[in-house]
Amino acid sequence: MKTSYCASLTLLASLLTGTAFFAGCSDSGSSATQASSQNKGSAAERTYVAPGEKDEYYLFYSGGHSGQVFVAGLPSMRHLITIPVFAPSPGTGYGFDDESREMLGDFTWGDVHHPGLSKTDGMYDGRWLFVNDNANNRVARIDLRDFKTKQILGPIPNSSGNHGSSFVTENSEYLLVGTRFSVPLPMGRFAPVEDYADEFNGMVSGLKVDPESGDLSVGWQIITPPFNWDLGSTGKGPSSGWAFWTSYNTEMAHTKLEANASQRDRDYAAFVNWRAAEAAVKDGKADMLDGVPVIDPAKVPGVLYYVPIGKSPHGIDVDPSGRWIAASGKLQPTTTVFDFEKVQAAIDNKEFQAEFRGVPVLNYDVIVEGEVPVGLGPLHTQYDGKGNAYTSLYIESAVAKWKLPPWTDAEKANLEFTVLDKIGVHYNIGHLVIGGSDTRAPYGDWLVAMNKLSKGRHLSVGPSQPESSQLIDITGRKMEMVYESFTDPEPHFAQILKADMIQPIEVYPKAESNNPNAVWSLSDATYTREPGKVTAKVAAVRSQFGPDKITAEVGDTVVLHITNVEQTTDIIHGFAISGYDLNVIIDPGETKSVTFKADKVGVFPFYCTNFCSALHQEMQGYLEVKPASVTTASVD
Ligand code: RUQ
Ligand code: CUA
Repeated sequence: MKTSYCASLTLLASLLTGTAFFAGCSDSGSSATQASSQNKGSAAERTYVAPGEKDEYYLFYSGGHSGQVFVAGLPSMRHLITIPVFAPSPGTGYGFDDESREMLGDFTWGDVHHPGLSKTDGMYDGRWLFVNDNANNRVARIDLRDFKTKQILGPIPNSSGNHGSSFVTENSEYLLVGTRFSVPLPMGRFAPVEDYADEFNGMVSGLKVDPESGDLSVGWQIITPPFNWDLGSTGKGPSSGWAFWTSYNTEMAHTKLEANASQRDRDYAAFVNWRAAEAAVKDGKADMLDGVPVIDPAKVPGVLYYVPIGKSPHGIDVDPSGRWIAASGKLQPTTTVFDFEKVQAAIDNKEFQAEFRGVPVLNYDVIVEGEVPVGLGPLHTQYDGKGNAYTSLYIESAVAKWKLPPWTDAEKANLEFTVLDKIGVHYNIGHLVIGGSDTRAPYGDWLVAMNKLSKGRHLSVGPSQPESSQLIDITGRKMEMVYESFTDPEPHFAQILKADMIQPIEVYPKAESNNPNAVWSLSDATYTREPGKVTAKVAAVRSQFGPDKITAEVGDTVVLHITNVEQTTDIIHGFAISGYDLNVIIDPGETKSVTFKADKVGVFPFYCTNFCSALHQEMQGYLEVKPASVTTASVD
């Protein structure tokens, strides 16, 4: 049965696209997976960015369990930089200086899934990129002025498994977060896993974004049954003020989820009126739990509704108009389209089919617009702003292009007519991204397929295979594959931003420096020792450090404030101490501090790690650590 379905899909897709089609069910590595030669020239032209020229778009990939964010250019797909977020990075010195070390706290990694760009009036405003950490319940803010991580918030209270974020509201009022896992609350309380359904809870959180600084703080939370909240998105237009999450475990299974969380034909999605939640908190309708106002949705009607979605759904995506919401069930070959206007009417008319723990379940039949037969294993949907939707098909290893409502009567009678095109990807796609899909006006020209498996479509690199991303031109009636690239593990989702939206700085202007420990010339560099502590204000300038000898006694705390005095693009200095496991990187005009214990006697060379000048190799000095002198009482 499976084979014949795949075979017929293959045939159908071949007919539709006029090209060879590679479903996940075939494991083809044949030459037919290469672009046909007549397409190669035109594809190369569309993706070629000549030396000295620049890409039109930024592609911000989540780095998955690398804990980082990858930045590439589009359409070249060239990797530009990796922005360290949740894990140290010696290449940028992140996680070595005092400030970034404090942000990371005791964690050494994170699991970044969903980057979200800040928005104003439902459009990207180029200010910040937010990312989630599925592993340790955190979110982070990257400033697009300098592409640096400025804040890590978390662990978020009362939460376990921050997979369902970062979803940014229309005017960046909130980052909305749903928990993947559920645990007994308050955190740290024990209850046996067997009591999962009664003792465990999930949470939806509104993290407030300061409109000036972008600073994140925990605003409020809504306590939920232990449903395993999955992907989400935020509303706009008619659905303004709302947010949506799927869940894959309405069964509330706590063991063998693969089977036990796949029992029901439909799981409940959460439709959250976040403006109502905000108002309820203001009206004192929340109870404090671990310092956060927590709303019980059974006691505050109107903040939460459940919506049945088949079957074990994953992605849920709001279209640019804000009216259509597409949700895909991993275990059924359709994407369900809801009409938010009907959702609103159903709420007004109390068209509920059931209630779960005091929360109404909306009547599926009155809010659904249709179930579009997109194909096998549908996950996520993106929009081109021209009335089309694109759904990733994990099992089929393909992207389906289909037409959004309003549909003609003929289309309504047979929704297969709304499926316009299908293209094979290699292999097993997870997310896909179209620039601006979550805004009012998508760019609608490129689609990037983020595939989970690359299966040797590259020079062999041994068993640790890279991830594959494929670039698809969606400007024509038919989708066209034009390029592919490979990355470290592992992009989940991405955001695309038009490059001319932002003008990042390339040096930190000296005039803006308000660091009291900055020194701007070798003659201002200082070095002092009091008992137990050495403090140095170090100037780094092509091609020397001042001072270039720092003397401590064993046991001293050493505090170095290092200023890169350069005001020239790309003149970056490093400061590494041999044998002290330490490498600080200082960008032009930046001052970084590092504190460590001089716990080994000896002479330890320090040197600049970033090639900065013809005499870069000469940019070095010595840390002398003397044995303790008998007279120094305070050495500990
Ligand atoms: S998930 S492959 Cu972590 Cu975004 Cu859908
Ligand atoms: Cu400074 Cu190399």
